[in-house]
Amino acid sequence: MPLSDVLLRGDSLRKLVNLRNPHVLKQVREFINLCKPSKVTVITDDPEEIAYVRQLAIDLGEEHPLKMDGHTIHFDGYDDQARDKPHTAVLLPAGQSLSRGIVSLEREEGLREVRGFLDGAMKGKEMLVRFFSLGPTGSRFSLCALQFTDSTYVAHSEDLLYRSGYEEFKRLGGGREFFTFIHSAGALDERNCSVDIEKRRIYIDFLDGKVYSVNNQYAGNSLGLKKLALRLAVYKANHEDWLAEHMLVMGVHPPGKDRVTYFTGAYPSACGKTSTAMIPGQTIVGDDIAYLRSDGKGNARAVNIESGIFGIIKDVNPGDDPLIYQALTSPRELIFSNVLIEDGVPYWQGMGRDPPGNGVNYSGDWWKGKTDDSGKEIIFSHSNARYTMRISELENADPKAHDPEGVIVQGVFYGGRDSDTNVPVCEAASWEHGVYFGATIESETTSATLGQEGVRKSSPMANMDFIVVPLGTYLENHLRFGRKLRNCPKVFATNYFLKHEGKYTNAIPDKKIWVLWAEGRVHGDYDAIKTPIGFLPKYRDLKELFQSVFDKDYSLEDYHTQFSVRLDKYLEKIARMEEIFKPEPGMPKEFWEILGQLRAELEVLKAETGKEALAPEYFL
Ligand code: SPV
Ligand code: MN
Repeated sequence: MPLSDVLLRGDSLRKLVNLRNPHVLKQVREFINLCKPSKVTVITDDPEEIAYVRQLAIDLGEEHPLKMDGHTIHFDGYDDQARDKPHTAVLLPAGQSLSRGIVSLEREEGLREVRGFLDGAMKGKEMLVRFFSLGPTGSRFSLCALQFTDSTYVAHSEDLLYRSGYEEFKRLGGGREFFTFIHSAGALDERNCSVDIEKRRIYIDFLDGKVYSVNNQYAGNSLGLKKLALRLAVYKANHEDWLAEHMLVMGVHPPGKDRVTYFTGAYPSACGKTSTAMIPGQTIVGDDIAYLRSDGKGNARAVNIESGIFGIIKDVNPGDDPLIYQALTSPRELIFSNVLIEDGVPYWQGMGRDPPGNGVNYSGDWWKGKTDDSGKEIIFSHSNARYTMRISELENADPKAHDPEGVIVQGVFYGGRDSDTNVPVCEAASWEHGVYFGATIESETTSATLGQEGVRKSSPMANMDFIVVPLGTYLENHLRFGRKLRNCPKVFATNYFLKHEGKYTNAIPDKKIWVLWAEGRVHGDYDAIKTPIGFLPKYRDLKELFQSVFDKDYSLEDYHTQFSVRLDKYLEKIARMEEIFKPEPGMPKEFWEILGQLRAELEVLKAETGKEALAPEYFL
């Protein structure tokens, strides 16, 4: 008798049968027989069943309760602290290829390998079968997601980060329109961390709407609904007519004006995405992944496909991120990962408090000065340590966060991490120019991806890792999307990381000013200076904003340091972009037209003035 017949009985079988979906039942059987768990539990939307998962995470020691009510700590293995790009591959039919940087594998070969690793991977463990909705329930934006995992941490995280979707599956009417995620943490050590890291694999089979993930725990690799689902959604969106983006969604509330304006924003990892969504005085819809569709009435609408935050905890402190800090230091259901724990209290880098000299962290028992096998000092809390919580727990949660119609998007931010080129905020001259802004995002690398830190990387729409269609196809889809809209959002490039003489030229909270200026531009409250790189703010408007919002004097000198158009640096960037995008087949002609025009204008200015940079007033 197949194992699925032995394990799938009683309550769990009844729940599956009630879905009246032969595809679900078939897949549950298939993956039980492949992964060979000792027990299978099917979880519906029932809060008691969801509470069972939360308790199981503690009973099995995958999470440990902390002093504060509702808080737990989870550790990923020492070498499992970020997305594993080299071992994340798109399975392609023979002969097909994708854009730069996307690892791909011949499909049959990849399936054989990963199914081999999953064979028997759940022996002695409990398989959880979960149903989620990617997006608000009852919404035309949303997609159904089926998750198999033997990690209670993964299942618990998904309860914080996504909407439960058992009832949504019933609405499929027996159809096959859902994504499937199969995950096993594989063999565990005494701390419940995955041990077979060299056999860590994350394989995306978009032809079949499935992702296989094995021998890992870090959420970016293991939680099917996060970046793994984003890849499947990017594929689907680009074969339809919508956008699946690595974007925040927020409501911007200008002080003293009775209105809210919704923005989306794409920023590569660790470039200020969550902290933009959490700017005091604004409301958050989502901080990581959005689906955008046209509403047929000329508007772009967006939903957050998540309902929680998996945020970088480093540098969250009462001064820079007061709302998040408050949430992290008060009772609520919250998972910390890879921070230092001492006496049931979490400590992280940049929290504004000195850490103790010892405790427990992602390396096990930790003491100041501890080194790893290669002699490298182990920092007390990992630079990519995270927190996981529900957005609804936050006082700044937007009232439309779960609206099945989404919110009308009137502005889009594209932000990078750039120490010497882009101004802090700049408005695109057109939707096409905005697509160019997004395509040319660059970011100096951080610890959220494995590999060297501090290298300048091109990251189109901050989505490059997930663009599982040719880049040209993806950018064309963006161009088409905006052209169809009557109320096309305005697009802004932001840069919070500009440096001058080795120091950041802006304080962290300054991003609020750029966001409020952009919001004002959407409503025609400010005029702006037209330059080759886009529209720049006028000094008097920024001065007024700094004064009214922060009671701070914004000097003309600061304005010049920040907003001068760096001719040489922009020309260098254009040369880098040309080099990077030249080998891409099928790039939209608009991209090359905008790049060519920008270069020509900057070269003329350079020849005319002989200057390295020009103050914004030059263009008045
Ligand atoms: C990011 O790094 O962009 C994240 C976290 O949102 S991860 O789940 O690792 O993708
Ligand atoms: Mn992200």
